[in-house]
Amino acid sequence: MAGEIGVIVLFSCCLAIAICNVQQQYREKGRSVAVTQTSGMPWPMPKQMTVTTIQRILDVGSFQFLVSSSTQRCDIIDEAFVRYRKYIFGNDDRTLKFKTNRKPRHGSIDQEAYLDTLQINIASGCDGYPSEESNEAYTLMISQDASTATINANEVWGALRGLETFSQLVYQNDMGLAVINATIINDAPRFQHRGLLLDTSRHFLSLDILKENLELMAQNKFNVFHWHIVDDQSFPYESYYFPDMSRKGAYSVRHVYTHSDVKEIIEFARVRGIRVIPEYDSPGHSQSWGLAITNLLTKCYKDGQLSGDFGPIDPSVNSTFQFLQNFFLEISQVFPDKFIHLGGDEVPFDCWESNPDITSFMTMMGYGKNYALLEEYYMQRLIDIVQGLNKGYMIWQEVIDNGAKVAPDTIVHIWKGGYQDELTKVTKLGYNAVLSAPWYLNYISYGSDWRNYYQVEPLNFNGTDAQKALVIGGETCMWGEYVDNTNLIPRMWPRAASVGERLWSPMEVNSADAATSRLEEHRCRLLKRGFPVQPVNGPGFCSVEL
Ligand code: CP6
Repeated sequence: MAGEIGVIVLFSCCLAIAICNVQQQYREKGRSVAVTQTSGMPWPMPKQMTVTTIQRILDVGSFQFLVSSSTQRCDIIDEAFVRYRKYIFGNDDRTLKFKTNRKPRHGSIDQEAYLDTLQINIASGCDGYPSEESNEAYTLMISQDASTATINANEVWGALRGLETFSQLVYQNDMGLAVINATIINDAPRFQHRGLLLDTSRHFLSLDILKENLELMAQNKFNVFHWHIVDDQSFPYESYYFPDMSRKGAYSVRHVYTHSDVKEIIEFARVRGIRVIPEYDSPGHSQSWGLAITNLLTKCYKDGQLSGDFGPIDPSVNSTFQFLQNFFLEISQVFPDKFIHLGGDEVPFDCWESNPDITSFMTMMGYGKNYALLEEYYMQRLIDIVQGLNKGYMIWQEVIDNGAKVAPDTIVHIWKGGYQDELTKVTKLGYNAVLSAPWYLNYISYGSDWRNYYQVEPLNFNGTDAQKALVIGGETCMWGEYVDNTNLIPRMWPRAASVGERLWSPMEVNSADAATSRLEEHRCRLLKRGFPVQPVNGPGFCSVEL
């Protein structure tokens, strides 16, 4: 095939000679050298990709997107076409500045150089809510001798991922034209659960920022928004059954997610193939709940007297579980996802220890001084409630560390140091595992820290194949103590992109050196699309700056 510089199959490090040159230069000079932009390389790397040097031009005026599926309408894809037309061709002066590439009239030899259409074929229907069983696989074909490119997917979720990839392959050539190289891609995620945690309790995050982050998640092929919505410091969730919880527990009336706000976020995420898993962390981390629900939290004692402080939720009284039954009934109806995160982390025992009513309850239950058993009792009753509501659930690792036995299909969320041993332990017990420990983006430091996140291999722990199959994915976390609307997006992106590639791409795509120039291009692309994403590779520039 004339013009083809080589078949690039599977994640080979050097995707084009030009990229190798750039990296060479970067390494050799060993000082502040701008990493120049590559062109049209996708992030995260697809499972299989063959790229040629044959370019086809996209005409801003006549390029069309088409979709066919087994359902009559395909609103999700129609909406996506509007977004991706903007990302491909630009929508204002600050972002893309492609010349309007007028396609020549019939009869011109240049006619053949154009790509006129992207046709998306979806085998099944186009509606529904993404789930832990969604199929996100797709193939993408941009042929050197056809004016129509094709995406084939079994489900609409794969079509969305393919559309993102297609949009990333388009770049501006030397003449300022929007071009795409003839390419064949066969892609599917390595891990099903590719999540990102935001904490809206320590600082409130506006709907606009939450949506901006969801949009960036979609552009990095994340599919789970773990919404750590409430915690000790504030309760911004507006409850239907217990409206006092946000009235008394939110920072102010303006720091609240109303019923319609929550619906809006769930819908915004859904049409991007992103699930929303809410976390209502208890029995610890729930101080703000107690402002509205009396007798929910344990009253702490000091020297035999009530101290006025409160501890974790009180498992010794029945009213606690009546409340939880009603509260989680609501949560199970508001959030369509199969899973709810029940927390269970960092439960302090000192307040429980100080309280005489808890002590007599412990005696009655035969727990002695073992407060881990009280925690297990609480979690088990909460889990029974949530199972009765026909939901699955995730919990933080401490629940298992403290020896609690929970239902076999529990997802255990690993966040502490020593995570490799923890993965061995949790999967040996037969639980599903989600890994977060190495991906705490709230930790910041000087330098290219994305390389450390990138080089983590989630399955690098002692265990059988069956154990490794229980690792369903990971989540990157941005805890909110030092993050609000002013800095969330640049602090998160593109650092989170390195976790996105680790969770999506094949295990062998693991060289941070090989990824550097591609991440640099990706960061510039996000910037060009209008997102304030920070530099991560030291000195350099983007062709379009924010
Ligand atoms: N809040 C809750 C937190 C953290 C956890 N749970 C946390 C712990 C350590 C660090 C960052 C966050 N702020 N509810 C642990 C899962 Cl470094």
